[in-house]
Amino acid sequence: MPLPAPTTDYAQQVADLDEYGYCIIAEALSDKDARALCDRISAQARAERSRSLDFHYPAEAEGDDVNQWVYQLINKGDEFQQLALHPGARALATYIIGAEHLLSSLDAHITYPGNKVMPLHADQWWMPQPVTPGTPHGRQGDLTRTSGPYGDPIPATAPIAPPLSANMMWMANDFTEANGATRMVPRSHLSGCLPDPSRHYDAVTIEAPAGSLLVWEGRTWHAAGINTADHPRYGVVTYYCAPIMRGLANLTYGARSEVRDAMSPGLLKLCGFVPWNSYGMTDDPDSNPVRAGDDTAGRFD
Ligand SMILES: O=C(O)CCC(=O)C(=O)O
Repeated sequence: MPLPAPTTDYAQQVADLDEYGYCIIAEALSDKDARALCDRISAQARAERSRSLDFHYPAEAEGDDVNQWVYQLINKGDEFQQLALHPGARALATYIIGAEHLLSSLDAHITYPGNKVMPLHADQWWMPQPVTPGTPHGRQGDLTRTSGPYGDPIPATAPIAPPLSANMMWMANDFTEANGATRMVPRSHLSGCLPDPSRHYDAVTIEAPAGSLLVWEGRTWHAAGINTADHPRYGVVTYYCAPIMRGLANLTYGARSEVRDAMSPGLLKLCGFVPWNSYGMTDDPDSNPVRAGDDTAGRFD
């Protein structure tokens, strides 16, 4: 099978996910919507920089303060919320994780010329390894981003863990090799291990036009590329996780109150305001949505 290319065919998208660990939805946004998204990210990023509210994720590459993350887009406009709710994205989150899934984070990642290389990683680095019955098991709470296990991006011969997260990159302008398009290691999702930071691995650069949506599952090795162009690369990352998990962003605490109050039932559920089999409740396991702590019973004497 040739490597995944942008496609509108759902059957091809899931076949690519199964085989390579990623796929590309073609024309997920119209040209007009992609342009509007690009303008919006750029305006928000500029405003955050001018107020010294901008973020540069240092774990990405030591000393790299070039790329900018615009975090918690849930609070920053309906156009961003609509990306998280997009039916094509949700269909693939459902395929990877299941019908019940949560938004884990919603952020923009802007790669600027002069950035440094982001190390390859898998988003679910926190997943304990399956073990043979009777042998010692890893402890999830002891895992760190550098716990490994490291290895080669080839299919494992022993059981591996399933994907518990799905990540998606909305391309607001054209993603090219030159402007730091996301890089993927095909089939690494079947390896059951993580990329060794001290080794080189071959990765493919996902070049696709503005409006495309790159989708990968939590086990696939990937990273942003180096921007050697004369313009930024604008992307929005919609990250989903299994309903039992803690999200990357704390959306229930972090959503601004006016944003939370305006959320549709579907968005409230996606952001974790509705318990899943009692998990995530604040008092009533069946509440929909949950009541804030101040609205629940406190101590009575
Ligand atoms: O910005 C990119 O191209 C990759 C982002 C990424 O690695 C991530 O969100 O885990």
